[in-house]
Amino acid sequence: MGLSVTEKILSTHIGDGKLEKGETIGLKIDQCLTQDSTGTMAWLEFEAIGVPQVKCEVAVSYVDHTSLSFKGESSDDHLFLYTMARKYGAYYSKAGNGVCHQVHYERFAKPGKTLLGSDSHTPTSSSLGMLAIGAGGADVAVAMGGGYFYMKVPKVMRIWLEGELQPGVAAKDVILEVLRRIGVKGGVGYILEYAGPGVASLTIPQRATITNMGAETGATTSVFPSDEITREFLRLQGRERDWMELKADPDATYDDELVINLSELEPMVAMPGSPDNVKPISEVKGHEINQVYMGSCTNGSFQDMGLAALLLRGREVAKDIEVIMSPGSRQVEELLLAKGLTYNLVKAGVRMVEPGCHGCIGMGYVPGYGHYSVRTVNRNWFGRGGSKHARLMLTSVETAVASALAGHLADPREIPGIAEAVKEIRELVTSTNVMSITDDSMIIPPVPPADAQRVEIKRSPNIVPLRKQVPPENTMGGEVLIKVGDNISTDDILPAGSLTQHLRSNLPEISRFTFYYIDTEFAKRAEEKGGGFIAGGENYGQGSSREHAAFAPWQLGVKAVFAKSFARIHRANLVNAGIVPVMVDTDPMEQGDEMELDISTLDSGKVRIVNKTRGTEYEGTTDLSEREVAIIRAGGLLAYTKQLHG
Ligand code: MIC
Ligand code: SF4
Repeated sequence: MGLSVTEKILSTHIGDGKLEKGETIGLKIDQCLTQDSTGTMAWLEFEAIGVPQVKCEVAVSYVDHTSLSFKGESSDDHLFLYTMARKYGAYYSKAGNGVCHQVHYERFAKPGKTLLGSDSHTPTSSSLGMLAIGAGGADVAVAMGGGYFYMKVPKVMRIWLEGELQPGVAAKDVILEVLRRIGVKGGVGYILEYAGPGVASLTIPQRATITNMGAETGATTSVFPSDEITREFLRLQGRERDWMELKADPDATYDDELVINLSELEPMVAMPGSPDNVKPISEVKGHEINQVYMGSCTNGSFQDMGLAALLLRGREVAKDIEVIMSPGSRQVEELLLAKGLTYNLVKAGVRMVEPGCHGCIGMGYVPGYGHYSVRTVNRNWFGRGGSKHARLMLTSVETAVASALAGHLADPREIPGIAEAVKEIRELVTSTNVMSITDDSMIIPPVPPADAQRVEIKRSPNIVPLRKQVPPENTMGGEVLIKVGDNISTDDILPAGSLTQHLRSNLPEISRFTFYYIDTEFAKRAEEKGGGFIAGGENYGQGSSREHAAFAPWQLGVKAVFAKSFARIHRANLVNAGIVPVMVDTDPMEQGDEMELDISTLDSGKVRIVNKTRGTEYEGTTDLSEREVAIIRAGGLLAYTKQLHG
């Protein structure tokens, strides 16, 4: 029987277990990626494991989330990460070099390989036909140390693309259409594999937009085949030797299928609140806006930023809004400069910012109370972007430019000259003399292991080692400290932005912000009560890979989370933190209920919960693999890994 792209990569990387649906497998990891906001923890964890050098083929430590160093602590983090990279054999991408995912697919991604990254948008690199998966820092630390990455064999959903995008309709609209159809939970347990005649019409940056935001469906990753377009992209990056062809066999079988006719799509907008709150532009055009923000790992490529510059040539953005652009990488920034395109942008009234994450996670450019911001980013929950009162709308760069010009949400198909501009940028991205601008001067290569011995790790007092993980008792008692609804994101559990970003290496301090936007008293209450339980709804912990959303509650003494279902990465992070993820109907529980959880039967997949306040009992499901049970019993992944290595 023929194999899909997914199966081909999985079968060449299986290290432990059987490649059968639903089985847990250990996957060999070729490349690892960390970034500054999850990376300090990941590297502290790597250090705790005690391996002398990184063992995977390539490990890259990026600085992008805190690159503007609003607080000195972030500069401390950067120096720590730099010295760790030198000591342990990783590449280090300096602040200003760009967003990890954009830089990674430009400079490191390789067809046929696996990549594990401590950021949920790691799948961006799957645009080149690799399996790039987002995970928590502890899992990445283990993979950097040469350990396998454990996951359940996912189902594969084929997304069959037909036709061709019309001018003004973008790759972003493809993924918004996927989100409109399957929602923010529709990809859970799946890898989304793209195929069909429409694939050949999409460039690598367009594919990268699609695989990037596949993360918002909850999918493990999304993958494109590696074809001639991939080869040409790698050639222009000076890396043709990294290419190999990788296509699904014609008789490959899939668990599910979605068909999208690219020719029939129209521009879309994810309206405030959730990435799947998608409406066609025809329904929402004319809506008021206050800000336009272009960039991020979703739409920060030269194809996107350059197109914006071509569309804004000789035009001016509307007077009553602000327009910001942050290119995805320095390569993109240099290309804009080299082609004279930055001038168009600045002249049109766009505020140019250095490459980085910035506004996407509320590190600057935070919209005001009730303000509407049109953004080319991938997330728009309330609280994302630095304020729970802001209203974020997700669009393509084309729709962002149309709206910037009009001063309200507008249809990009109506911009005069759009077809010519789309054609011009496509020619530019595929022309050798433009795209051959590569510049790795801000990527510091690893030092030879012999010299690495002498590197001294620089640690500021803000870099606080994790407290010891200890095995749990079989009977756990405590109150339901908070009860929340469905689709609670990691941004709800632990907000990002300038509020907390400098505290990513300081768990005791950052834990004070747990559930901050939902209930400012949560941390205090948890501490006073000596810990307890959290009750959630469906898809608890969707979104980012930040382990802090699990480790901060752990720091406050949370022992288990009761929820109807969990998002993949967060569930794994809870286990790694030694918190038991229990699936149970939480409707009958209320905040303040006194609970008792018995985990002596963890191996059976069932646990007993007693609600002492209501005098009732519930049976919870844990669905943990044997290894996960052992991790919980050890007190968390670090304690477990230490046990394994004596
Ligand atoms: C995000 O987009 O939410 C982040 C910030 O990049 C996170 C990682 C983090 O919390 O640092 C992610 O996507 O994993
Ligand atoms: Fe950075 Fe935003 Fe991408 Fe996260 S989603 S990596 S914050 S640009």
